[in-house]
Amino acid sequence: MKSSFISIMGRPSAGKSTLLNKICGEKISIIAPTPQTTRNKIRGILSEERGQLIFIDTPGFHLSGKKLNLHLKDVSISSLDESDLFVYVIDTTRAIGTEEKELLSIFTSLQDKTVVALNKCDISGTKAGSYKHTLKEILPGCSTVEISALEGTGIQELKNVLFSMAQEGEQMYPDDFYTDQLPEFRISEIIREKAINSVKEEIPHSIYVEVADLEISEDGEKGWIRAFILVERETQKGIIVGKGGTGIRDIRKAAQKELNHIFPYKVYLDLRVKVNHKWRKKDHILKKIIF
Ligand SMILES: Nc1nc2c(ncn2[C@@H]2O[C@H](COP(=O)(O)OP(=O)(O)OP(=O)(O)O)[C@@H](O)[C@H]2O)c(=O)[nH]1
Ligand SMILES: [Mg+2]
Repeated sequence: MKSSFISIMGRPSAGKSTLLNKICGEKISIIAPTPQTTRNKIRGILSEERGQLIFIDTPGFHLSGKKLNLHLKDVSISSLDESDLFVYVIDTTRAIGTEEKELLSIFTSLQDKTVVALNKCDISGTKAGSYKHTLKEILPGCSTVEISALEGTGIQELKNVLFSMAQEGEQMYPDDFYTDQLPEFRISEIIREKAINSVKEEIPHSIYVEVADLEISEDGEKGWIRAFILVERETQKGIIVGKGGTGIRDIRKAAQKELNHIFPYKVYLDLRVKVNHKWRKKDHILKKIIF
């Protein structure tokens, strides 16, 4: 049996979380068009007859001096020591830039453990050709697969390459286990996804979610969740709440619908918005939400 830990790394918005979900065939990690969506290491488990691959989705590798971004970079870098193999995801619609150069240099010493996934190949006019040329020069020892994480192209080939590279080992999780996220964390992520996708510009970065209560009825049929969306300013609260409360109503509905798919009990979600001024500068908050 094959068994390996595989980190999915790359720049913000490269499509890492979309890829994790596509590989595992489940919605595990949240997705948004804005960068810096993933803030933690999120495990997704793929079990097949040939073995089990444990994927670790990571925050986008981003060079910035801001406190939140430094925490995210630490999380991303820490996965380098915790993995047997790597999928290095490149967004082929974007030019190379400083962050990609840094990533290319990180993976030069990990070539025998790394597969490069040239992502977004469903889009026409990408820079995939130019990346292939660069990869031949800088990472000649890496396998390269062209994929569309969105549409699923190349995913089977990527899985095959990873299984062929994976080591022999014991199965780590039961067959039907596809993530090890705790319910409270999963709930907060789903709410955050719906909230992020309802706003623009700086606001997605100013959001975090706290689950205050999760109570399940004795017969396991009903689950009451009380949660808060936290933002940095009153004006942002107003935008999330929306005219006549329509914004928060839509977020609540979308989150509740998805939670009902995931959990075996009927979910009753009570969702409110609060302000925690400049939380992105507060170490104790960053420590609580980024780990
Ligand atoms: N067209 C196209 N869009 C994609 C593809 N993969 C991801 N996307 C889009 O790219 C955006 C970012 O996707 P994510 O999966 O959240 O990217 P990420 O790398 O996890 O981003 P961070 O967590 O912020 O680092 C979303 O709007 C996705 O729908 C792809 O193969 N093709
Ligand atoms: Mg992500």
